[in-house]
Amino acid sequence: MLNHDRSAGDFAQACKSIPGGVNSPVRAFGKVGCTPVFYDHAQGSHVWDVDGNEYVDFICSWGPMILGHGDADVLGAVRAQLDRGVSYGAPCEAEIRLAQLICEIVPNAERARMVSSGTEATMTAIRLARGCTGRDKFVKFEGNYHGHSDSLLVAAGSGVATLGIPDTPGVTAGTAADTIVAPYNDLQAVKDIFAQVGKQIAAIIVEPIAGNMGVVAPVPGFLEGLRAVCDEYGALLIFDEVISGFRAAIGGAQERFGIRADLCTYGKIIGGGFPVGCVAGRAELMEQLAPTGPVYQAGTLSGNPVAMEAGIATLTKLMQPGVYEELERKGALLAEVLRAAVAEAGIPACVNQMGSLATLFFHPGPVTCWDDAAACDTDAFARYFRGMLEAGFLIAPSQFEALFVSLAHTDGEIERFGTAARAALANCR
Ligand code: KE4
Repeated sequence: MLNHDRSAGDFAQACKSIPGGVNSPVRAFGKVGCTPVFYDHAQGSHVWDVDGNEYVDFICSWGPMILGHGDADVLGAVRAQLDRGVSYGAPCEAEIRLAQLICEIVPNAERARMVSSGTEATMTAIRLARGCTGRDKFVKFEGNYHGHSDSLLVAAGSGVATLGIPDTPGVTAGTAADTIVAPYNDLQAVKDIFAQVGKQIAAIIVEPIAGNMGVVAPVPGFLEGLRAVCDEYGALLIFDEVISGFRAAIGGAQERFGIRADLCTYGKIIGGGFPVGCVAGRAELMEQLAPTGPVYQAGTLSGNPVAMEAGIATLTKLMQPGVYEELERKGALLAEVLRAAVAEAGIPACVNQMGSLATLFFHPGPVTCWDDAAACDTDAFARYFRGMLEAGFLIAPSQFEALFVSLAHTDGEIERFGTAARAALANCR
């Protein structure tokens, strides 16, 4: 058994000054039956905790560390900026360069507005869609998580699903009244909603590759159908690409599936590990944002120069030839070794994988929507999680999250992950 004494002591201390001892609920390991490990440092695909235990990291800060921790080019760009100033609250050229990169890479993006989190990005996108259409309602999907702004904290995934918080106290009925929830991958349900109130709907917001109920891919025709419904009723299609952006392809899910959203939201990868979010889209829509338009949005640290430089360095490396072929290959290898482990264990489980994202569901499969994911054996997942932790592998402490593969993960580490999963799953029968 690994020694976690210092992490346990840290957690006890943290609980005296931080709610639940963490600054984001899913980190508390609340549903996996052990106290959280406190990180000491990270490099490449590895993390060391404060007890000196070493792990291969398949959380990757929930997606941002697609190059691996401590990438030399990213750190070099950050270090160069540190001596020039860490925050201006004024325009700087790094903001131009990152916005230009995003507009160059992302299909259908003519303008990009930086914010400081994915939550801010999706909140802004919803407000902008309402401002552009003059309509109040929007459609989201069960199990999709778009951050913690009030109107989006309805039937959400990720930490909300993990903690089983049906409807978060503090979100008023009035706020939630304009949020319409449909089952993911159920195009007919969306068509029925629009047939009833389509002219009141400002937008559909969707994770084009769901990552917050575990990884769930769009079934053929689903995204295309959402595009068509939005076109028919004059609503906007918002792709929340905070996870899939610059991961599913360099141009994200829009590129991968060949579908154009009206607005896209980003976070995670574009900050290279620093707090960043972004809304991007056509100029006619984006120019409705203040100061050119009436839809207000602002942020003290928006466009922070250090975060901009980290994002520029990250995207620049991701634009190199062969990067996404390598990410696809590593993701496929991870799915392959996990499926072999499941088969050997002879347990009712299945693996969803898309690109460098994967989830092992404790469910016989298929898992194509929240109702499927919610039926998973989360106690078995907790035993699997603990087994993997003890074997030196960090995975998300929730059935309703993704495994994130980076360019730093080696084939050997992924193969060893499969070997560890065989042993861990033996305890999940
Ligand atoms: P942030 O506000 O956490 O930067 O982004 C919110 C968000 C928006 N959209 C999608 C598709 C997301 O996945 C997220 C945040 N992802 C979670 C992990 N599933 C963040 C981890 C956490 O909450 O601690």
